[in-house]
Amino acid sequence: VSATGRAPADVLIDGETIRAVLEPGSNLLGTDVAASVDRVIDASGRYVIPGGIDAHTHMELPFGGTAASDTFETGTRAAAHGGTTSIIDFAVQTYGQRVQDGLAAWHQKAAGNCAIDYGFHQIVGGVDDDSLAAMRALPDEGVSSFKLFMAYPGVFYSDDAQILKAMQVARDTGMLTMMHAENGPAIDVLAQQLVDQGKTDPYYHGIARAWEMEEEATHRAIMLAKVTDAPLYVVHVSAKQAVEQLATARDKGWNVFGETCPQYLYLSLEDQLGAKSDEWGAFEGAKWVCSTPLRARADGHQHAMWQALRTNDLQMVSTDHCPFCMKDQKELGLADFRKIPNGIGSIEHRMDLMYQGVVTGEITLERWVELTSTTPARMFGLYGRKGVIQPGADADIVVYDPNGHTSIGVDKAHHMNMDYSAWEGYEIDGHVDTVLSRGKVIVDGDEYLGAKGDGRFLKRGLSQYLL
Ligand code: DUC
Ligand code: ZN
Ligand code: ZN
Repeated sequence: VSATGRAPADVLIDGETIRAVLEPGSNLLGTDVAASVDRVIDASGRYVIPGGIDAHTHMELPFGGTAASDTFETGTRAAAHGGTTSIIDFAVQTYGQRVQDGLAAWHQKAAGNCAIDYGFHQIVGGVDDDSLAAMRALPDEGVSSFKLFMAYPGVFYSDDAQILKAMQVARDTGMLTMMHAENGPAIDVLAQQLVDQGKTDPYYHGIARAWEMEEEATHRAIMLAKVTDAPLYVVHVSAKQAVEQLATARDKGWNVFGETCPQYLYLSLEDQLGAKSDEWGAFEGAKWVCSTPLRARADGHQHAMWQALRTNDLQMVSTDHCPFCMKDQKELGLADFRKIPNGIGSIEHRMDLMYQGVVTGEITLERWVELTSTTPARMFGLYGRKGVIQPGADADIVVYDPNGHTSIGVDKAHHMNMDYSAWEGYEIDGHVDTVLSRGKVIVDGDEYLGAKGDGRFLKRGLSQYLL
C-alpha cells in the first residue's frame, strides 16, 4: 500500500535497501527470486506499508522541573513495536544557551541509543542575534526545520518581533518554521485567575487554554509567515477554528501546513472532566494534560480534525509524544494544574490508532499511509529514502495485519516508560506483525529483535512539500 494506491506485490530487499517491487511470483532476470533469497517473509493477507515516521517527539524533554520519561532508548523501542521506523525529535536550545550547544546535547542523548533512525528539528527558545546567526548553519547539519513557541512565557516563548526575525532566516535558508500556536501571555493570565478562584483541577488546564487562544495565535503566525514570505507548519492543531485559519490561508495558495495528533481525533475535554479514580480522584484528568489541550466534543473539534485530514487542510498526524508518569511527575501539579508537566505518550499507538480511521471509514487506506509516513517524509526532507516502498529506498517496512487485534493498556501493548496509558482500554482492529528497519527485522510478532544503537542519525534535506 502506498499513498497513491494498492496492489499485490513482492518486495525484494538487499541489505538495507529495497531493490525491486515485483509482481507476485515474478522471475527477475530469469532467476526464481523466492528460491534465491536468504529469507522470505510471507505477508499474504496483510498490508505492506512504508514504516511510520513520527515527526514530532520529545524524548527526555526537560519540562516543569522534570523530564519526559522516555529516553531515546525506551521511546524508540516503543515506536518500533508500533510500526514507526523513524522519528524526528526536537533538540532544545534554552534561553542563554548557544543553538549549537543545544543541538550537540541532543546528539549526545540520542547517539548509540536509538532502535530506529532519528532526525532532529531545532527548538529555538531564545531568538537573539547569536541564535539567528547560528540557525543559518542548521541545514548543513541536516536540521532543516526549527520550532518556535508563542506559548510558555519565561520558558520557550518568542514574541512577534523574534518570530518575524526567525522567519526571515527561514525564508533565506529554505528552512521550515514549525509553530506552537497558542497565545501564552493571555493564557497565563486566564490560568492565574482560575487558580485564584480555587479552580486547580486538571480540567481547568483546558479551560485556560481556550480555542480562541489557538485560533488567534494561528492567525498571527500565518500573517507573520506571509509578510516574511516563509513557509509555516503549525504543530498539534486541535481547535476547529485554527483549522479554518489554515484552510483560508491554503485557499489563497500560501505555503501553510498543519499536523494534528491522535489525542485530538479521539479524546475530549469532556472525557477528561469525567475521569475520576479511587487512586487520584479528579486528578485522574492529569493523564491527559497536554498543550494544545483536549477540546470539547460538544463543539465538534474532533470531527473537524478528521474532516481536515480528508480535505488536506491538515497534512499529517504526529504524536507530540511527551510522556510523564503520574507518580512523581504529573503529581507535581496536584494542587495547581499549571504545575502538571504537559504531555501525552502515544508513539507506540499512532499507526494503530490511525488505522482505526480506516476501519471506521474516516480515511482511506492510502491516506493512512500518506498521513503517517509519506507526507512526513516529504514535509521534512526525507522522501525517497523514507516514506515510500520503491527501489533505492531504505527497507523500512511494516507488515500490518488488518485481521489482527491489539489491546492497549499499561499491562498490555505498552513499551513506553510510563506508569499509565492515555489509551487504556482501547481495542484496535489490526496489528503490527513485522517491522523492518533498513532491512533488519526488529519486531517479529510482539518480540523485539533489534538492539540499542541500530538507529542512525538522519541528515535531512529541505522540505519537498512546498509550493
Ligand atoms: N505540549 C505538550 O503537551 N508537551 C510538551 C510541549 C508542548 O508544547
Ligand atoms: Zn508544542
Ligand atoms: Zn511538542
